[in-house]
Parts: sequence; C-alpha cells; structure tokens
Amino acid sequence: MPMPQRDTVHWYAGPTTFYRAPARKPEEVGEGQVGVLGVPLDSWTLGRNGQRYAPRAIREASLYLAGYYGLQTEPVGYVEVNTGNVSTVPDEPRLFDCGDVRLHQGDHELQTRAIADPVAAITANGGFPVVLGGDHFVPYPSILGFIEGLRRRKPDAKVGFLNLDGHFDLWDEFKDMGRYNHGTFARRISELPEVGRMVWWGLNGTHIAQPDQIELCRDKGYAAYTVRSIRERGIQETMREALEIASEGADAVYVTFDIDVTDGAFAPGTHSIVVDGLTSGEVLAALAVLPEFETVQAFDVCELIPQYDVGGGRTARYAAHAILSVIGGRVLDSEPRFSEADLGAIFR
Ligand SMILES: [Mn+2]
Repeated sequence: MPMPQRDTVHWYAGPTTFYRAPARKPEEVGEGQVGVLGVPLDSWTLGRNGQRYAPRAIREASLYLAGYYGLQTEPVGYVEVNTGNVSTVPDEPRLFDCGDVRLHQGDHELQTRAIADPVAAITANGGFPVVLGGDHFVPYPSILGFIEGLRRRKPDAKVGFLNLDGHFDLWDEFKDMGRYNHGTFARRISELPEVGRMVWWGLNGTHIAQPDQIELCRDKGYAAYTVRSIRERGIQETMREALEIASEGADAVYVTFDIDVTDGAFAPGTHSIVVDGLTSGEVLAALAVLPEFETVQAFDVCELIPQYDVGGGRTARYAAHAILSVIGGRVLDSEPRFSEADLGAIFR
C-alpha cells in the first residue's frame, strides 16, 4: 500500500521517501509523472568517498520541505509570490519514489545495467527521471538509460546534455582510475553517437581544462559558461542560452547538477571544494529556468557527501531545494489567485 503523498507526520518522523512521495516501480511511472531514483554509488571518485550516503540524505532533507504542506489542520497551499499562483499537493500524486538501485559493486557491466535499466523504464513511458547520485560518474550510465528509454518511443532520438559543474570532467583517462570515473564521465558521454550538443554552466576554479579538451569542445561545437561570464552576463540569461544550445537538434536534454558548481562556503558537503564558485542562491535562480524548456526531460544531482556536510545538513537541504525548483511545477498543482496589483502592494 503506497503511503499518501500528503502526510501529517512531522518531517523528522515516518518513512523516508523523497518529498513524501508514494513508492512506485520505475516501469509504472508514466507520462506527466516524475520518478525519483537513488543511486548510492561512490566507487568511481578520484578522492573523497561518501556519495553513497547522499540519496538518503537528500530524501531526509526533502521531508522538511514537504512538511510545509502536511502539518496544518487544513492544508491550503502556498502563494508563489512572483506569479500570484497558489501551489497545492494534488490528490492524485504525480511524484513517485522508485527507491534505490541495487548496485553490483565491482562488476562494471552489471552496475551500468542496474542504473541504466530503471532510468530507461521511467523514460520509455514518458516519465521524468530524477536521479539522486552518487558520485559524478552516475550521469554516464544514467544517460545511457535515458537514451534507451527515449529510443523505445522514437528510434532516432537525439539527446542534448547540460552540466552544471565547476569542472569539465572531460579528462580521457587517469593513471590510477582508468577511463571510467567522475572525472572522465563527460568524455565518455561525448563519445556517444546519440548525444548532440554538450554545454557546461558554472565552470570555476583553476586547472579547469587541458588543451585537448578545448580542442574537443571547439571541434564538436560545445559551449561553456564560466562563473565570470555568468556574473557579467546574468544568471538566467546565460542559463537560457545554455539550454537553447543544448536543445538544438535534440529531442530531449539531460541535465546533471554537480553540487560543486557551488562555492564550498555554501555547499561544503562535496568532493571537490571550490572557493570561487557561485552562491546557492545564484544556482537556484538558474535552475528555475529549466522548467521553461520542454526539452529538459531528465535531471540528476551528484557529489553530495553527507559526512562533510557541516551546518545542520545545509548541502543536503540545498540539493532537495534544487530538485524541487526543477520539478515543483510538474508535481504540484498551481492555480492563479492574486493579481499583480495585489502582490505589488505587498512585495516591494
Ligand atoms: Mn565537479
């Protein structure tokens, strides 16, 4: 018996699903619905581990946010102060938690299938997969599943790719970690014939790119936005342009979000701390643009490491916020209620 999405249990109690969503198998998530899938994988990092604990940490953080809708005697929803619409939790849920994949540690092929198969199942029925990583190798098996799912509906489907990340992750191979890890995953994706334009947003720090990586981007027509250009040209302007480029010639765009696109001061619970990154507020403002693009049909969050997450789980809370800013419009009902004049008199 799936648990109800609206629930009166306090956020610190009760079973832990993402945003109190009922459980559902990936193959049962359909058109107009979102399936959240945990991938507790941290075998493919170049350094710090602990990303395997992130799916549960993100789910727990999401319960606090879900609590706003469930704790009142008579739930009446919340006003979106930018639009005047009122959001409520629908009686018929459109958000489902598909649990965590069962990983086959040490067997690369089985592990890839374990991640790709459920993502393909959600995508094939028209569902929107939200993948909770996991280290940042996860998007590689995840996008393989996404492509498979899309191609069951449209055999020649092409996919665009957008990476919100402090890094290119375009290295080809590492001495001690080979060709498959969280620093090479974008290179492996660039080799897939089904993938069209790749775009990076939020590159920061030092040692971002080696010459062969710039040549690859130049030759393939990829695009990238650094923190500096984002600040000069505008958060939402650059994100819209990035999504337009990723959408060119694509039936759908896969978006991956590496927590480390954010400055370490705002998101300390991660592998690669950067000190000149964007603020969490800037990144959330950028993610708010994603729902404007119908091409965006998959999203993942990677590289959260809860045991480095100081300050009451701020990075996990941030990850949960980020997901809701992308899928909130899909999984909540929204009705117009207040006029611009109503709101303008109050919110100045
Ligand atoms: Mn990164």
